[in-house]
Amino acid sequence: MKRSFDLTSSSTNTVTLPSKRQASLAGFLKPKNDSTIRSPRKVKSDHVSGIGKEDKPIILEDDDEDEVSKQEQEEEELKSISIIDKGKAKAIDTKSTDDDLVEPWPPSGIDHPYHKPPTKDYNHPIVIPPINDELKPIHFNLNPKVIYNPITDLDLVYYKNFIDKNLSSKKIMDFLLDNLPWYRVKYKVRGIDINTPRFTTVFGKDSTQTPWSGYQKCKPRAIPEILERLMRKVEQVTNSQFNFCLVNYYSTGEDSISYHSDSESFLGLNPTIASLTLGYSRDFLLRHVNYKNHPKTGKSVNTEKFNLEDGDMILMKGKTQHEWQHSIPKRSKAKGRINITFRKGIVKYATENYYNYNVGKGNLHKWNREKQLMEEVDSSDGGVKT
Ligand SMILES: O=C(O)CCC(=O)C(=O)O
Repeated sequence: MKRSFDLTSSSTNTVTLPSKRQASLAGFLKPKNDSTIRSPRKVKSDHVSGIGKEDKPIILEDDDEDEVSKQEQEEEELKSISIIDKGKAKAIDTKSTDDDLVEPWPPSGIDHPYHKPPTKDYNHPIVIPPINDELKPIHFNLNPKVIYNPITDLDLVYYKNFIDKNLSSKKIMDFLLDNLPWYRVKYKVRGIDINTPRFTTVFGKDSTQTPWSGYQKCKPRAIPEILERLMRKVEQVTNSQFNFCLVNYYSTGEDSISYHSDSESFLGLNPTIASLTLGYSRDFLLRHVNYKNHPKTGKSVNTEKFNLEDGDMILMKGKTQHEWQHSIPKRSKAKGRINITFRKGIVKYATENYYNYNVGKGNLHKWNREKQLMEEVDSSDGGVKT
């Protein structure tokens, strides 16, 4: 018997997969083809574009030694895959709020990687207000789509409209823009000046027992309540745990992030990273590290494009960070977008690194709602120490 699957990231026509389970996990969702995707070209600085060819369906050979019926086989597969996939399969009520978050948090008696800061506003350089009634409750939609390719190791879960775009996303975006301290970090790499082409900020601390006051190179900041509640909801629905929250603000289409992997050793092996979008949609590209010639197939691997919209969440897991790079390329017409990522840092250096590259040594910026722009504020309080 032959079955046809749409694997998301290979130009191979016929493949033999290690197991049927893996085969049928693949192709739950194929991102739309990008007619604007161009031929391969060298990547320079932050001006990055997609590379790829048309996706082709992959024909999988079923080995007939197995007598199990298709339905039984699918049930078996669902048992052995994650809770998320089971949730999708049952298609239960997809609406949710943050009202069902369990107290206390982090849960007592469990070794959670986020250790409570001494105070809720610990090391905040400006007042970040607690969540207000207008933001309550936060409305979510839980519609996970599994995107798994056992050949290229792309391992994602895509939640469209995770933060409800009609009920919650705009209020949260406005709150974060108005109240977070923002930075435009500058640093040197081998003598070359780098200007980060977006606004950034970071909260949280690694999972080591180092006390909050025990950092020489930075002053880790408590995760503000609104971000903490988002993080807790993401933990609940993805069955993951986090201790860092990084936030990017792309003010125009000129702001971007170039191809990179978040495969830093301070996140451990196969890190799970949840990435949320608020505001204007942006293209999110994923390119295999060996896109020209995949070692398993000897063929090129298509670049994947997702148009991440207001409220969407993409969970990157498994080997994705080791085998793939991702980017937000410049787009001339784009407007303001916030990206929030939740991660788990496991060594002290995670804290030093994240504050160095997302807070840095410069002055902070505050959003001027009237003028609709960021303004530099004369204070580097709380930044990375020299
Ligand atoms: O803005 C995004 O969606 C991606 C952000 C990202 O790649 C990062 O912060 O490492």
